[in-house]
Amino acid sequence: MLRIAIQKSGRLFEDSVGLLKDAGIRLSNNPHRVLRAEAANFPLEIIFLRDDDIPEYVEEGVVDAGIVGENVVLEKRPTVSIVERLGFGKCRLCIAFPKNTPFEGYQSLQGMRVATSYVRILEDFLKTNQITATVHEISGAVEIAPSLGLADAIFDIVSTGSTLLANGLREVATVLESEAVLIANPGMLPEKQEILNRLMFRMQANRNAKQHRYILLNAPNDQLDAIIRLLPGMKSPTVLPLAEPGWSSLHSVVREEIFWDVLEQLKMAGAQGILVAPLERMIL
Ligand code: PRT
Ligand code: ZN
Repeated sequence: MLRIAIQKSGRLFEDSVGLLKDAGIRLSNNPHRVLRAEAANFPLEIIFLRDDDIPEYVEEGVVDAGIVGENVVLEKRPTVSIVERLGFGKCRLCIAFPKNTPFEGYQSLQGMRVATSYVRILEDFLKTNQITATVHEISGAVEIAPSLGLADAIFDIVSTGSTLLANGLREVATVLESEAVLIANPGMLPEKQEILNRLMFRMQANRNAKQHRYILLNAPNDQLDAIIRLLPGMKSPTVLPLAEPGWSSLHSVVREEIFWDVLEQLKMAGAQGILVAPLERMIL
């Protein structure tokens, strides 16, 4: 049985549960009400914790793995391995100034009082840039520190930036980009590692599917070479003859981020009747 910790409630909860569900894992209890749940169809126990506690629980082996913001891992620096970046919970750790305080590069921070919950990351940043500033540790609502006269600037998590704006602050520098990560205890038993590998295989199949589209089209045979070059697919595309002589049907996959560009080029190369469909799972 593998034990995994996820956030009990908060910004990472829905996506973490969704990730397990998409991996075909059915939870036996209602995850909104319990502190632990066992999967009905996979050797997995889920423990619901505050995100701040997850790195330490994984480090100590109380749980084998966990899903937490990379920002928390980089601040707490537990001895754990980051085994997968999960693509949700995206945010950035930024320096923000009151809107009327001038910013002329990092040196503007010199001598300032900076409020943050991320003391270690901030101190490293200040050291790297040879800035002397006073760091004030605050555990929450960092954004109000400047207006209370407690600090001259802040260092905090930003996603849309609307909280900064509402507090009369503006983002002046991004120090770190973060997203949710899967962390694991590096010393876990081989049988647990085996279960984690199975879980990661499923997550990978889902992510690959999301990053690709299935594409189906008709092409005149004399254009097939050009079209195949545009659609290399996983190994190579499938080509089948159409009932109409001189024409073929071609099946392939295409990466989501280049999909629209490829579509235009396919049309120009003579492809017709192009169909595009989402994929459910994809194993490379
Ligand atoms: O109760 P628990 O301790 O588990 O939760 P928490 O309150 O400490 O954490 P939570 O749920 O707020 O965030 C969990 C993780 O989500 C963080 O560690 C980040 O990795 C990630 N994340 C993504 C964020 C944000 N986006 C975010 N916007 N964490 C916090 N915020 C804050 C931000 O600091 C600001 O105060 O949300 C506010 C709104 O942000 P804007 O920029 O959209 O206005
Ligand atoms: Zn927290």
